[in-house]
Amino acid sequence: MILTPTIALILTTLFSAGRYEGISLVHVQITSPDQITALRDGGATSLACFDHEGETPMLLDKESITQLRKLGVSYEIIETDIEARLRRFEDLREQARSRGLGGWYSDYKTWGEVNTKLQSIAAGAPEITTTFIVGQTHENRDIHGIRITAPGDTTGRKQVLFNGCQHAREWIAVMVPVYAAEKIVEGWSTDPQIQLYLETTEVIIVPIVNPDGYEFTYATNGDRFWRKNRRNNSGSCEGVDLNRNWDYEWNGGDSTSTSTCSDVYVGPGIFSEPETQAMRDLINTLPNLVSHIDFHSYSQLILEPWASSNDTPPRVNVVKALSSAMSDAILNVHGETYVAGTGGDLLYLADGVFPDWVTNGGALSYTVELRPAGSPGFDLPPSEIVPTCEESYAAVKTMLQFVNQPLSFSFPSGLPQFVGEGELVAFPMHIDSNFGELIDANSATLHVRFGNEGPFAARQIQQNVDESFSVELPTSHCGLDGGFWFSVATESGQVVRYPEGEEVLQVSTAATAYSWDMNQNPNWTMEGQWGWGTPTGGGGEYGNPDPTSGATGNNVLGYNLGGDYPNNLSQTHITSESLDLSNKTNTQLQFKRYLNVEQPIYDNATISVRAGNGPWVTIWSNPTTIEDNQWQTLSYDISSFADNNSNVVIRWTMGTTDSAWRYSGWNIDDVEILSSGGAGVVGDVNCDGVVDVTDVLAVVSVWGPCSDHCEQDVVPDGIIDVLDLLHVIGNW
Ligand code: 0X9
Ligand code: ZN
Repeated sequence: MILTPTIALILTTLFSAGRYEGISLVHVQITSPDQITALRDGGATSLACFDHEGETPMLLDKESITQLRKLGVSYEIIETDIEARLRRFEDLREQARSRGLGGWYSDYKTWGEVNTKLQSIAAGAPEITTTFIVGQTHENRDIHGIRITAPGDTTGRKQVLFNGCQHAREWIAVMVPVYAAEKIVEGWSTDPQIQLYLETTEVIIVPIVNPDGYEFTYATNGDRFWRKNRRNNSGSCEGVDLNRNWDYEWNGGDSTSTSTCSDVYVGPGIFSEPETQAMRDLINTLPNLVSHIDFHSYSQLILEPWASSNDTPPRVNVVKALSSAMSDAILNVHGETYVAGTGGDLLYLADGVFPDWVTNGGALSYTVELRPAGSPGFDLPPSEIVPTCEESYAAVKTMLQFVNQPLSFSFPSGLPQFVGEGELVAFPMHIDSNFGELIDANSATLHVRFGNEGPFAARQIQQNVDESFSVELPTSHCGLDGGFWFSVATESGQVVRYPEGEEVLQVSTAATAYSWDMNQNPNWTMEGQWGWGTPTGGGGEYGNPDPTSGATGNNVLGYNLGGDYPNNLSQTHITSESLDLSNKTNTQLQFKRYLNVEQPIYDNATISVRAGNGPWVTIWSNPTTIEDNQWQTLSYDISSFADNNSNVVIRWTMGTTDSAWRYSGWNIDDVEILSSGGAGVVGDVNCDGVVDVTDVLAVVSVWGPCSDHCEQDVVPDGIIDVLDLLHVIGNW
């Protein structure tokens, strides 16, 4: 369905007088890209961070809503009075100011206030700061910046750029770079890490790239939800989307428009805007720019390049190592999740954006979408300014750390949660050179121990022909949990450790509480077309057909082993037997999945757990359309419901489904319930609960090299020797 030009005409007249009087927040169900384009070209304000199909929050007047109804577009009115919402937000700001918690960061600040703040930050530490003017805007405002680096000769230092507020309404994206500037300057006298980074790195911060637009969001006759700059387009609509004006795939058609009324108007030409020109010219004076963050809001995402395509960016492993390190750092501060990935993976593509231009110039460049994850949106309550700044500063610091580190580690299939008793856990690792330094591949080492004390055994890690490394975590025994870390050296001899500092990665000893390989029918309760047997490769009206066998063996549990699930299906379950998980901790559900299902506004696939007589708790539901074309192993942490419970039941559900588009649905194999094996005793080779002479004898009896399955190898370095003996005796 395509919106006709009529709707565009009506929307053009929006928001003239009493801007948000009579305007509602409406969740519109967008089913084609043309619809959102038509709405945007008509001047409608989308409150989504992203153009995408599915539910999109938009600000619409009554006439436009009527028009939507006539066109058969589904929508839901969420809030009818946006003026009232904005008044409530202003009340929150006033309260926050009067409480004053967080000092300068207790409330959002205007362009003028931000400039004054930058000056005072600089004045507090003149030996390491310079403020400067990046350029001027259409309305002749100055774009202000600050440079921070240790005194002395700065030539050859790495340069890192942070900026905020290409988009006017994204107020939090102004506070975050100011906070970063203040913290880095403060760190020069209090934080040894920052002192180190500033010796090698010049940090450049521009909090407000779009001062005209930003001031317009504060102005009495302005617009709180203004996004673009304030170019006079000589017509009814002002502004260019600065984040569509850059010279990389400019006007390429992904989230772009040539209509001046659109919120994603690309401008009359590449770099047509003084603001993007100023930033471009600044960057052209930074010969050693190594990395960059363009702060936006909202959605809590770390978007990697490219924005404009699904192509793999240069140094993809390095790009991903840094984004996942930043995401971890953020999570550690207040427990907030910022998902790392590409725009294409996470939602949609966008052309002519700032980070793509920087990436094309050779630096590592990211869009960070700040809080909130969803609601309320751009009007993030002032009480969240400080926590958002704190977590973002962790990302900033991670970036500074990263650019000062020659190598990075990444784990394409993740890190293991469990080590089996008597088995090696193998997983791949990549070590990449961040800035071209060579790696001494022979120095790659795994350091591992079981139990919480004693030495780590060093084990060399094998490099494969494709230059990845194969890590093998040795077996544990007697239920001891393990810890491990990695080290590797550059050819020039600098040793890099993963994870940072003293941190140690943890693994529990897996005990398999239950497992079903599905070669036999587990005889669970099956409704509708749930069945056990060999899938036939049928179905696939949409998505992929079913597989033709299990992940292991022939048989699986599946919804309609012969083809697709039907339309208009109600929730239909397969329910496991009751599981006794008394005395089990750290319980995980693991299984192999081959699933095809349409996105959840239409069709649903879920997994839920019930403990005792409690409610069913959904632990997973399809977040998007899923089109598996191979088996994959998935693990879900069910410890918070299942641990220590004697009656736990798990079920997989197919449905509900809507009236069109059938997919092949669930196929499930190799279901396992894993839990921690429990506390063992270090040095207790024979697992009898005490360290005594029998353990010493056990070690002495198999003296010599032993590469795997050796419970006598107490310090698991692959050789049974005096180290092991000493460790046993030491734990007598
Ligand atoms: O659309 C944008 O410009 C950014 N989102 S926002 O809501 N803050 O406007 C995202 C730019 C990067 N986009 C992708 N990587 N797709
Ligand atoms: Zn933005």
